This record gives sequence, structure tokens and C-alpha cells, in this order.
Amino acid sequence: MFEEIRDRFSEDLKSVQSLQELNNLKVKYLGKKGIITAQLKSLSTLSPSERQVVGKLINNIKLFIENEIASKELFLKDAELQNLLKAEYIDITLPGKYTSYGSEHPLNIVLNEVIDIFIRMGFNVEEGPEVELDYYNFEALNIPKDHPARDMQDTFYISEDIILRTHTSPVQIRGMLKRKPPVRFIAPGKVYRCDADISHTPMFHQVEGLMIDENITFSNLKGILVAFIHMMFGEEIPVRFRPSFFPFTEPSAEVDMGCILCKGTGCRVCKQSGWLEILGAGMVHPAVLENVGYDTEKYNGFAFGMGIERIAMLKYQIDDIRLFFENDIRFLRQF
Ligand code: 2NM
Repeated sequence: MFEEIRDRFSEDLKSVQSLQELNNLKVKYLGKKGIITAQLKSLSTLSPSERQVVGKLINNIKLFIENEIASKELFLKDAELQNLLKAEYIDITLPGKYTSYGSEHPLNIVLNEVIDIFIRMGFNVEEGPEVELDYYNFEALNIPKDHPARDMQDTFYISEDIILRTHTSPVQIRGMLKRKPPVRFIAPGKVYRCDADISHTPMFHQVEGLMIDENITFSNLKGILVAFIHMMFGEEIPVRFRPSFFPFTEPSAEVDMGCILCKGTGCRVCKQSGWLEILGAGMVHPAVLENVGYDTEKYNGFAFGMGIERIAMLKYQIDDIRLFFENDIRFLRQF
């Protein structure tokens, strides 16, 4: 009789495929209304001596069933885990989805380098409109009506007195009008001139700088610009100042640095001179300071300007300015 229960259980167990089925089997034998439970309950109908023998037999079967169920449970749980591992298998050796990263435009790399150097020397950064009044772009800068820079072929006119700025100097004018001296800021940004060849594009980038205070000298101008060139191109680079002319500065100078390509021995880029023109600069003309209401008895200062394209062309040895604006991915990827 008990042998029969045990064999039936073993048969039943063989057909169990899942934890759910195993639980059903457990209920069938060990549950409240289970086969073994019923047997245990029927013990009360036996005499004490029979109860001891039969009870032991039933308990043995119960233990056997419990053990069998426990080991089957372990087996099924392991099988379930293996299935899950198989179903959720990820081949980490497969190449990932391809993402193409952009890179910073060479002009922005150089522009940010220039800005960072002047920020380190205590300059603020000022911005202004690209569509500008003739007044801020020319008049306030002491550029007279008959000056060649005002010629129709250089300036993009929007109307009689509205133009695209031809330099960022109008930002300096607006910056000075906004505050009292001392002032020390740079104006980076896009400028527009009607011109196009391998070294000119109708839009290009400039950084102009300005420093106004009491007792500013040409030595201060030299100190700042030599420091800038050394930080930008290297401490060993020679720098020279040549007299020049700008309507908005007096005296004015062109700033050259030793050719970084031939180290001054003469090459195609420096036209055999050993020098590269890199900046224009000068002491701000008193007429300009008067136009912004600064007391020229008390204040003076210097200003300078540079083209970012030219610096980037020298730095990366690019011989055609138009490459910056064609957006050919093969060009842009190299930076
Ligand atoms: C240059 C060269 C020399 C310049 C002058 C001014 C201002 F507004 F203060 F008058 N801003 N920038 C300046 C002076 C710009 O660029 C080649």
C-alpha cells in the first residue's frame, strides 16, 4: 500500500516539467487534502502499537517525497536559469552601432585659443551686431567719408546708413559707450567685406582688442601683443613692430612675427622675408575717444586687430582660405 504511493509519486514526478507542475504535485501529496496528509490523518483510527509502525512508514515516505521534490526544484530552477541565459544572451563581441562624431571647426579652435589667451590677461569678451550702422562702423572710428575702406566694393550696404560690419571695431565703440574707463575687452566675431580670392572670403573672423586707462603707453601695447604671440606660437618667436596707418589709431603699427614655417630663413609663405604679418595695432586716436565721451586729458589706450583665418592658415599650413567654408568633411575631419 505504501510502496504503491511511493511508486505512484515517482511516476508522477517523472512527468513534471515545470515549477508550476512541481507545486501541483506537492499539493497533491503533501497539501492539506493531499494523499500523505490523508494517510497521516487516518493514523488516529489505528491502535497505538500499529500507529507507531505505520506512522514511521508514512513519515519515511513523506521525507522521501519532500527530498525528491526539493531536489527536483533545484533541478528545475537551474534549467529555468539556463533557459533565461540562453534567451537573453548578448553577444558582446558584436561591433556596436556606428556613431560618427563631429570635430571642432579649425576656425573655432583657433578663435577659442585667442580668446582664452586674452581672458588670461584680464580682458573681457564683448559681442555686437553683424548688421551695423554706418556710424559705429566708420564715422565713430574716425574713418572719413572719402576713405577707400568705405568704397562700395569693400562694404556690403543694406541701405544708405545700414551695412554689414567690415570689422569688429563697432563693438569696441558700443562697448566704450556702455561703460566708463578703465576698460579692457576683446571683440571676436564675423565680419564682411566684398572680396573673394585664395586669401579673401566675403565673410571672415576677427578678434579686436582694446585697453583704455590712465597712462597707457605704447610699451603696454607691445607687452600685451608680444605676450599674446608667445603664448599662441611659442616663447622663442621673434616679434617686430613696423610703422603703419589706421584712421582710428595714432601712432599705428603692423606687428610681424618670425616665420613659423622656415624659422626666418625665407620661404614661399613669408615671401622670402622671414616675417609674417599677424596683427594691426596702435594707440587709439583721441578723436575716437572723444566720440565715445571719454576725457582725452585723462584717458588713453591701445587697440589691435587680427584675422582668425590667417592665423589658422599659418597654424595648420592651409594655403586656400576657401577650404574653411566649403564644409568638405574630408577637410574638417583632420582637426
Ligand atoms: C586694428 C588695428 C588697429 C582697433 C581700433 C579700435 C577702436 F575701436 F578702439 F578704435 N578697435 N580696433 C584697431 C586698431 C583694429 O585691426 C587691424
